[in-house]
Amino acid sequence: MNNSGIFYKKRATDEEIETFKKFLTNYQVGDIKVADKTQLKNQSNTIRILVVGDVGSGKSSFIKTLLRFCGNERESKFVKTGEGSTGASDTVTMRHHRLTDTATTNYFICDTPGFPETTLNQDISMMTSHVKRYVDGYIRNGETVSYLFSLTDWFFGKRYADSTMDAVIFIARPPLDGKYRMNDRRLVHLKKMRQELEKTLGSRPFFFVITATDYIEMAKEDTAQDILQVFDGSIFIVGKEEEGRCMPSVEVYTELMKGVFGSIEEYRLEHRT
Ligand SMILES: Nc1nc2c(ncn2[C@@H]2O[C@H](COP(=O)(O)OP(=O)(O)OP(=O)(O)O)[C@@H](O)[C@H]2O)c(=O)[nH]1
Ligand SMILES: [Mg+2]
Repeated sequence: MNNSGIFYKKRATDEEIETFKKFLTNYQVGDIKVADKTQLKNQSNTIRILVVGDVGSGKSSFIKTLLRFCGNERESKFVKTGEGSTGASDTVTMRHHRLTDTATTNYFICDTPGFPETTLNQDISMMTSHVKRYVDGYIRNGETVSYLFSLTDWFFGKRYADSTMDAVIFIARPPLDGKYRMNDRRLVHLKKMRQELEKTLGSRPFFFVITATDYIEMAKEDTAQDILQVFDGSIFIVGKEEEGRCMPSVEVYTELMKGVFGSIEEYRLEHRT
């Protein structure tokens, strides 16, 4: 994916939003990658996309903006975002949001509480196990989530067909400190997190997204370049609209969602669930 538009400054126009909305309303699973839809091993018309990330990374803000760009202002208003970092997650329950404002489509973006801050390897693999738990349908819409939950209890849990996830988006903030210098500890943490998630998820569609790109623009040129390079192949977005700074771009959001849908289609050519 090309990152030339990452320091985007314009506010989204109504036309751009209308175009994205139209795409979503007309979209059917298979449209992007599949010539003959009977080839799909999983022909469900429902898509659930899981959004995970560390506490306060910007998951809810990304979802709020995405829903607005999908033309679903009403649902967007529902999404609560954080006021600042208190260490605890502002989102405490699993929440499925339908992308479109009518029930003619079944595409959902699913918000989760943030992972508690950690740098321990052991904790990272613990968090990725929780992601697997989400993907496999152990956590239902509206359910309160605790990452303190012991994973051994997992095996006594129940899987729900209406709660499995088709793709995973990990949302990360750029690894910068208060002065917009590289924060090496955060950098290492994110690299490990990405590696560990790739390992856990296998062929399941997985997208590593750096949000709050407006912070990268505040960093020195070489620091900014380092981040763009380390996370090459990731998607860079902005979750919050703030006049005068980089703004969320409908084009980037559309490209991301088309990428997600396309990967899900490819996955469904090979997998039944
Ligand atoms: N500058 C800037 N701030 C952002 C951006 N996205 C989110 N924020 C801010 O970051 C803080 C946390 O955002 P949330 O969207 O609540 O983060 P979250 O990942 O949902 O947090 P939890 O649910 O608590 O884990 C809020 O103060 C947001 O306004 C962004 O793109 N740019
Ligand atoms: Mg949140």
